[in-house]
Amino acid sequence: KQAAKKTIIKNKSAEIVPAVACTTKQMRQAILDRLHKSLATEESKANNKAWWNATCYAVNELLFEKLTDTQKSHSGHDTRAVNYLSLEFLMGRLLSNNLHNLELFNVAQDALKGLGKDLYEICEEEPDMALGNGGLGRLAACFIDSLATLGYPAIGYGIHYENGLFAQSFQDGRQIERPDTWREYGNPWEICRPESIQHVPLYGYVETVIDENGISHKVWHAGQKLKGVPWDVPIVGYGAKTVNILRLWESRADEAFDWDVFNAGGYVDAQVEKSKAETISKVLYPNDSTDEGKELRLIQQYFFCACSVKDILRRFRRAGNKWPILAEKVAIQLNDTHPTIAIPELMRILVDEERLDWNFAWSLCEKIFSYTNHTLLPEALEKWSVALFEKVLPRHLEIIYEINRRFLETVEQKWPGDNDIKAKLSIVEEGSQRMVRMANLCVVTSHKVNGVAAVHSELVKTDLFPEFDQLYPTKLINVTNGITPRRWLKACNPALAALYDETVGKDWVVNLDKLKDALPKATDTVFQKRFMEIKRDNKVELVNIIKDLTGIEVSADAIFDIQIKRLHEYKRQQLNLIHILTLYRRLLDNPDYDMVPRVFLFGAKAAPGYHMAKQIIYALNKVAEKVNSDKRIKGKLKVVFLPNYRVSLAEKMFPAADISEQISTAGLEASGTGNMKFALNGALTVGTMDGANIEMAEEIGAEHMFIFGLSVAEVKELKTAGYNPYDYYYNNPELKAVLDWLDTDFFTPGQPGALSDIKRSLLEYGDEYLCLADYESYCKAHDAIDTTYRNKALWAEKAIRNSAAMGKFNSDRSIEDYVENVWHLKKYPLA
Ligand code: Z57
Repeated sequence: KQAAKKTIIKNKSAEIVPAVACTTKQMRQAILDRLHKSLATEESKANNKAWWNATCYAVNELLFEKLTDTQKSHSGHDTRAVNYLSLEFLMGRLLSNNLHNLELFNVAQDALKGLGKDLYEICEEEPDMALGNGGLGRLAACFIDSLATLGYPAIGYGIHYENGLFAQSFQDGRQIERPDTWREYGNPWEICRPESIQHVPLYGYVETVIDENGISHKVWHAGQKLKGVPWDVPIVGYGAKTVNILRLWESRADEAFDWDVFNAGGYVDAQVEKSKAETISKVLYPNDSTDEGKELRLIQQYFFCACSVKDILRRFRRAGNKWPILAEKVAIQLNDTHPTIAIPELMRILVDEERLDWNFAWSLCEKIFSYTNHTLLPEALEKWSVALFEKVLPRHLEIIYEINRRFLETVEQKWPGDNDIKAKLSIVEEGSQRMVRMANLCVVTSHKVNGVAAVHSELVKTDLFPEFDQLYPTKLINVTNGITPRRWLKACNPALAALYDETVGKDWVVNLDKLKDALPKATDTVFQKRFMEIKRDNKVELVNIIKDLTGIEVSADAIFDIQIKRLHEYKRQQLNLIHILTLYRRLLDNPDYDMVPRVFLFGAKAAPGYHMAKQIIYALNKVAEKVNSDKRIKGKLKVVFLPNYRVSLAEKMFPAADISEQISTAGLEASGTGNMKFALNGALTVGTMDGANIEMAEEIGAEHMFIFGLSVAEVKELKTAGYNPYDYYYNNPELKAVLDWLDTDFFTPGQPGALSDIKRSLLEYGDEYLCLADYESYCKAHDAIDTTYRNKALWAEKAIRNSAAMGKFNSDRSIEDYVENVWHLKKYPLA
């Protein structure tokens, strides 16, 4: 609780023209009114949760008017809009963010202070809206913030999961998953819109019908029907000139469907079937970058795509528009392949229901859809079995076959008689289990396909889809990811934000390039001192949080070295682990080993079914136990794994970091976005030349980062030549010693071998992610970190250079790239 308290940052000029007119007095009255009139409680009885609710309702009163104004403006101008389809929106908390974007944070802070309450403490009451796994879901959240800030008409479409990403705790060092219950006591930010309910068919069979003109068409007779109930979350742009919506679909049983007849068993069985319908939107699949291939997941995808496509067409028809201009009004962005089924669904509606000519319908789809690829990992590329498709979506399978038949004709024209290329590019993969390749369907249909950082987009062209790039030379493009500076600097690091306000002016919030104006100050000792005092204060706050959450005591004088991201072998938390063991061993060998005290911090959830990821969590926790209680090393080393890493915890960690760990095997992290958040908040990166790290090095200067390891080209060379991890193991005694240590019971007394899985994966199983190849170079980078940190002025200079160079990586720039190269939207900000 104490940790939540932040110094009130007074900003004289903040009093000029907030986005929404509201004085401190009015805000205080509005909060009291909501407490009394909406929550039926009074000051003396209200707990912090009630105050939080009352404050949210007060904010809503200011926000809803902007929302309806935006909607009136958009429908009045019959605007072209982008529809951002994503199975994940990792929103985090909204109160602080909404207040900042309304420019009312200080007003609310003062108002609550007058009521004896601390706004930071009140904000802590809000459960995270954790409707996503990691980078992909958080990117969607940053993008809708930027779209609203820039004044573009945009709707985010997703699923209203009852349970978002699981809550994580540790039991004897092992990850335990519990359901996330973000809506248990209601959510003030969402508005139910029963007037916009949609109906979704499933299963059944396809009939060929001959119409009165003798023309045949297909009719899909559903075996079951779902109802989609939309919940709208307002998305406030910075300055509140646009309030867009995030529309999330909840599944219900459809009472229009005759359940009793469908289920001959009668009343009880029909009720059971109905409750099955309600399970569709129950839970978010907790896999990041792996495809599970479950029937329920396919139904989730179809349910939300069908609702969204129908909703898009409803708005289009309501404006009185006719089909030829559909692609002028509608852009649909597919966030990964998860919403691909929207393509055959739109074809089905246009061809089967609207009876449009196939070629015409297809020409519309080609203009409407575009697709973002987020990974090259083969295990993440979605494939659905033809058999499953046939059962759940029989008509969509037929449509996919027809799309594929026509596509293979164009392949034949380009490469006559080449069956190998046909087999490679075909949307349907042949074999004992025939599969539908969703990425191929996306690339064939979309007018633009983008990767998420320069190196990744090149690899999409050269390695993943080389033939598609030859077939469609302008289709594959790059849009480098970005992050919203509203949440990831202004809201989460108010002291640094205030320093920038003072140094470069307040405009940086909507023009992050402005931070460059602080570069000349990178060598100014007064500025350095202020910058590093802020860092130190943020570290002290995190020290308190660490103590609260884990009981572990760490010193704010140590280097805070942080790796926070999903647990995945390609992200190489295990490389970080073996480096920690290396330092620990050096300290045990020589208790006077000269090193700057270091705190290694981790936050990561493992997919519940990912064995090795869970082993790595267990190992880190066991090593932490041992290290943290070892008196011999004189507190020079601490290891802390914070449980339940999520957006709201991230907001406290980025501002307190000295070192950002971005250590994926080169070529495997498509972009990364945490890397940008760290640097923006003044951390130095230890990282490989991978993903957006490469572009960060271009902006910052690689000499101000700790770059190590093999490059993409060197990784390819080594793999082609034949990689043998034992070469490194036998050639580096320090490496051999730490790996052998994992086979003992030193970290797991009485249980030798409990950590051996990790050693085996790095040796016997071939070390797929080349940890051992990069180990020596990684250790040297860490030695350089130690040396550099001893030079306070040099470190401060580099920290400032990192932060001030992040202009390119704001998500407003990403969105402008999409608008220019993919969506072609116009801005409609409110006056
Ligand atoms: C996910 O979070 C990402 C890729 C995926 O294929 C899936 Br599934 C989930 C991540 C990438 O791993 C990051 O490198 C990238 O920054 C992020 O998506 C946003 O593009």
